Amino acid sequence: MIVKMGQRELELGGKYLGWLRESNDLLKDPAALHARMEEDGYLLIRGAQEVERVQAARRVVLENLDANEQLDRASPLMEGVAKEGARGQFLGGRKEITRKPDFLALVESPQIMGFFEHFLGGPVLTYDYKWLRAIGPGSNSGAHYDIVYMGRGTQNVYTTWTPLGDVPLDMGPLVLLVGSHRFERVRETYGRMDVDRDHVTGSFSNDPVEVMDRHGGQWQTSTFKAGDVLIFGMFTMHGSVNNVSNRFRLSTDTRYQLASEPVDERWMGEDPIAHYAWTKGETVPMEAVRAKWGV
Ligand SMILES: O=C(O)CCC(=O)C(=O)O
Repeated sequence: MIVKMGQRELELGGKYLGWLRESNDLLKDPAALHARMEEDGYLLIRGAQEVERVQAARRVVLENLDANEQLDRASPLMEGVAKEGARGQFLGGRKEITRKPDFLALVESPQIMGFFEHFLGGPVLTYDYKWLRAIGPGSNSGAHYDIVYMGRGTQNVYTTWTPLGDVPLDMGPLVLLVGSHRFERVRETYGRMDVDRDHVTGSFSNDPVEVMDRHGGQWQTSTFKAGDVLIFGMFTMHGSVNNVSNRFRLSTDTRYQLASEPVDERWMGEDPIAHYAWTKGETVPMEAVRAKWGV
């Protein structure tokens, strides 16, 4: 089977694109989870969240898209079929959605907070800002490390990518470059960027083949069911497969860390500051800084 990431066609099961592995068998053993995170740079946990909570959060997002006339209402609301010509939207920080009780009940559920307490071995917090994406037909996300967007606190902060509904391959699931957390030179250069301080574009590349040929690792993805989560560290490069369906691919990515460690204040509080300088004014293209670093 061929899937696309940006302009590239990749054969699933070929050299450039494989399958993520599940870590449900390690759930009772935090040391084993850490060893797996160390080895792979991610944990794929099936059924980590209750399906009802996922569906309730999905409904909140779709009701908003519907109120903004983004949905084709010839299909049921919960199908999330995009209206002809509707574009994807980044809905991160949109409090009318992300502060709704049904949304918060998912991303701050006892299941996910409990997982991180068990994994990190103490009281944890989650950033108040919630990233939320409605990836439209034809779109995908470019390859990046999260550290460039949220690196002002501890580096032991974890992203949890939660699909808001089933995400088969044609809806554009997340894809990780497995091994990228060990790319020393990329960590030392790109991984030290801060998009607000350095006025750089953010994504490392839109070409998955170029990154792999140059640095190694392997891109890996999966199909997802409502309730599954993908957890990874700040230096795991990721992007997404193109959404080639006629539906919005809805997902949220939220952050968790030990409450005792320093936090990136841009993402905390009733009205998080969020990105205050990124893409404002002159912005250096990532290709230019990569050429300078030779990565
Ligand atoms: O959902 C996506 O396409 C991108 C998500 C992402 O960048 C993240 O989880 O950090």
